[in-house]
Amino acid sequence: MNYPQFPKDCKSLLCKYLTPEVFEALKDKRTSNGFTLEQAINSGVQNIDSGIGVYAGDKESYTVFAPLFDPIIEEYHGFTKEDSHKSNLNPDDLNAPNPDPEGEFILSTRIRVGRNMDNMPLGPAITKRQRDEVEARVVQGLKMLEGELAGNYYPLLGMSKEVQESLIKDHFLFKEGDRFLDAAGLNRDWPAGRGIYHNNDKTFLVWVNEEDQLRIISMQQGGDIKEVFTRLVNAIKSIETKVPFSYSYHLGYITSCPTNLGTAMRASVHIALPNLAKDMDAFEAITDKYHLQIRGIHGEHSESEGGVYDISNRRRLGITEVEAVQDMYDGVVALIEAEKALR
Ligand code: ADP
Ligand code: DAR
Repeated sequence: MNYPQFPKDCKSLLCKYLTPEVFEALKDKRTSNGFTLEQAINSGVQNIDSGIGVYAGDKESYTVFAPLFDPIIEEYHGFTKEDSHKSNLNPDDLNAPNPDPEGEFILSTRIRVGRNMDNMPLGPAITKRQRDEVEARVVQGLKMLEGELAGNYYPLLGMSKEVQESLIKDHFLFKEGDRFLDAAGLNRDWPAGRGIYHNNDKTFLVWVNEEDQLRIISMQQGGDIKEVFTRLVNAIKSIETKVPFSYSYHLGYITSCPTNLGTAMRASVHIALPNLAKDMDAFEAITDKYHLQIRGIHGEHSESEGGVYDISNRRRLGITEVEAVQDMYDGVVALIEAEKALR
């Protein structure tokens, strides 16, 4: 493998931190799953518009390729190799009365965590047999859930295009893997081993074998963020008694993309801010202040529609789950105040 020739305008953290020295030190290394540097960086090499550009093939990647992952993690999360992650999944510690009880602004709330099975490679390095085993193990655990979490699993293999497209349009199902995931090796054998579990109300869902092996999701209409978080915590605690999660004291919950490490949590609202949308400088001043990320309403790499935005916490590692949701909540309160002032 030769040192990749990045274009001058490449802005990814991969371009910034894969120096010739780091490349020489890592180019012949591989993890016990045979995962190589070339595989770890392929997404950022093929997609020079990446923000990050690297994916881990297993938990070991974060150690074997630490000279590349550590500075990327430090810059993205403000988290050094001496830091250790702390978790807090207690909804009582969240100060979040519904910020929009009249339903004037918030259309819906969704909080998700990524999880991967312990002692299994991550998506970029997993074999088809292993991925099918993950699907079987996870689904076996999900089918034991009771009460509000009881539901059914729907494999993507054999799902009609109409059902699939309807679930995606209604924001329940993941899109077919994008070019970033494709170049990371996360779409191999698609759609085998992938699927979605959900309860009847579609307020509790689990994606199986998309970017991570589990995406555990709680969502509902309106702005009762605390109720959504409480349902998610109950689900996480129920599932982890059946499926062992990959975790480290340093990095928290292990995920394929380093941006999701730690809590692996993204807490979001779909919120109508038509007036703020006319003044993106003011809008982004608030989202920067509260460590928020702005996405379009069909997920990552999509656009807003009709002044509705997906607003979520940007920080995931080095803060607890309660702090991640509090980040989003406090920012949403500030955005609503600013929107009201512009009326
Ligand atoms: P992730 O949150 O898993 O990183 P995306 O950002 O791609 O993934 O979003 C996945 C899906 O979840 C998309 O269809 C998106 O529209 C939907 N979604 C995200 N946040 C909300 C929300 N607050 N309300 C309704 N749907 C949401
Ligand atoms: N394409 C990757 C995405 C990074 C964060 N989003 C994830 N993991 N879905 C990039 O480097 O831009």
